Amino acid sequence: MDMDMDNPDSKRKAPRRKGDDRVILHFDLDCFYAQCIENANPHLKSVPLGIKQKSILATCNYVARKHGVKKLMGIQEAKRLCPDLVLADGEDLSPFRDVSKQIYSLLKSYSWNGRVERLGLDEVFLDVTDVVAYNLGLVNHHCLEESWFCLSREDPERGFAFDAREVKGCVWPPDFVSDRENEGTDSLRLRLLLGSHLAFYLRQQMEGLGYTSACGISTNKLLAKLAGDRNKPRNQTTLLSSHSPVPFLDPLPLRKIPGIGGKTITAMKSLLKTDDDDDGLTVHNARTNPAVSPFALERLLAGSGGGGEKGIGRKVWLLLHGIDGSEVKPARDVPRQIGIEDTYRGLTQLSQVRAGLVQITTSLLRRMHVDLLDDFDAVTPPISPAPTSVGKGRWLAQPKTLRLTTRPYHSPSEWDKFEYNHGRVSKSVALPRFVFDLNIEPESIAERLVEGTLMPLFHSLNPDKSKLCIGLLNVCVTNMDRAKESSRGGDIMAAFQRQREVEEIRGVAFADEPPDGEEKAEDTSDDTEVEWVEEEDEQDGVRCRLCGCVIPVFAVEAHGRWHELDEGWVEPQGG
Ligand code: DCP
Ligand code: MG
Ligand code: MG
Repeated sequence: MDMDMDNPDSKRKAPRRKGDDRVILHFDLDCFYAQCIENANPHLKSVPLGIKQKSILATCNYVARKHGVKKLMGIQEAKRLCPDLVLADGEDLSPFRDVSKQIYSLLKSYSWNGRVERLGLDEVFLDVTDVVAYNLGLVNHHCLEESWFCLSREDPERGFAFDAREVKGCVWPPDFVSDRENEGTDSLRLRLLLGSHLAFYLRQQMEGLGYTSACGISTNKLLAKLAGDRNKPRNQTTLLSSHSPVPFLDPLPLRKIPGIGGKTITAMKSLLKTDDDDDGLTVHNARTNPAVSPFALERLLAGSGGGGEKGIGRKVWLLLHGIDGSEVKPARDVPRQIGIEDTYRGLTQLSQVRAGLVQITTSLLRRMHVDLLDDFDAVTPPISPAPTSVGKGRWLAQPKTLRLTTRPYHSPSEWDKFEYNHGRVSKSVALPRFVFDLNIEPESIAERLVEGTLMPLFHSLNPDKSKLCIGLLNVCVTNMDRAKESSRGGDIMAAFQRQREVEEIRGVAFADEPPDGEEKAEDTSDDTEVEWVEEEDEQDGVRCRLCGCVIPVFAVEAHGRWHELDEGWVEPQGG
């Protein structure tokens, strides 16, 4: 292991680059909610459109952006800048989730290694190292302009023609000059070039479903995500820095670096003794300041001082240098858990709690239909609104446990005093079987579940009715029971494929952050201790004593959380 972190004297040593034998694509759909609404109402494509959640715009289309309207802007301000702005309601996330699943399924169908990871609703990472390596072997260096990209090892005719002389789309640095004569056949440039053509092809497939996107192509997740941000919308950028990504990262505001959050920035400002606003503080400022080292960052951010997890200093230090060894997580056919939550300004009446629970539970049931029924894709065209009727299909998995979590309301003036999870309490029970009855409307099931199960749970979590002031309700289903392959009538190859996916998931854990906009669920009942052993021969990771996996350094904290939390997908309700 690199011992930088433990030795303050070695602080200026350049960190070792890792993982640059990979080709990673990061897709981010353009103005996602707006595109969903536009596809359902094509006449809105040419007008400035804002998607409203409570008093702000969750997003707006690019016609509105030309008028200066921005994401997360207040409605009043947006209307002032663009009086013709058309507003559409974005409180119900179901249609966006459905499209998100369609896009994810499409991209997943092109993956060979199953490493396809969602981030929030509109972003997907793909590790295409294997597809690119295969195609590298097919490149005819004497006739690059008439190349063929093969999408299937079994069927050589499945693929597309492309010109391998040039990278597709934008490149960074823009003035990159390749020394093709000397680069050899297995050059980083050629692999990224192949990745760029695959990215373009996949973006075209998404456009076939009605959705434009931006894509970044690079050697790790961090760089791919940041590269894609360079040229938006409907474009792609390949980061061709074959030497160092530092010049690419240096001018960026620190807050743009995924994995460096508000707390880290505040702490960093104190270390740098700067009053720069968040936009003024760049990666360069932080990286080159003599006070910044892995050791100093660890002292600042980890343990009792910073409240961060062990290793955070080194992680941040490596991110500043563009190094991110975290893996693209393998795709799952079903999530580990599904949860929906909403926040309130203090519910004081039981009738309000009941109404909140019915609303959340109805959304949760719809979500279960999307994520857990096997032919949901087939019954829902990509751009239609969410089905409000009864679901169809067979259950791929049925959760066995229902969990309710509540938290008291804290006014904004108190936020500094409390951790996000402060005051959360949870209780779990067996999930009643009637929720899987596809002949009953989700609304009716929700009413029954709230009355018979969730309200009693609520009472046992909050026995003192006189002090009721609820700030958060979260309903979650977990403990998935997978359907037996034979009873699902799937063909034998599909069964093997699913089994392989399951084994991959069991064998390897790559959790880092929960996806954007998705909260990690707190499990107050089970605190698993995770111990990490650093092994001399494990250059790129540490071995977890619980499951024996070697985990990349970046994923260590997250892997711990994964054991602790039985990682899953919990999404906040709209707004
Ligand atoms: N979203 C939200 N609240 C946030 C951030 C995002 O509701 N704080 C929603 C609205 C967006 C969607 O998530 O449509 C995707 O987020 P992006 O940041 O990718 O924004 P867009 O896709 O809308 O725009 P862009 O073209 O910049 O990617
Ligand atoms: Mg987007
Ligand atoms: Mg996004």
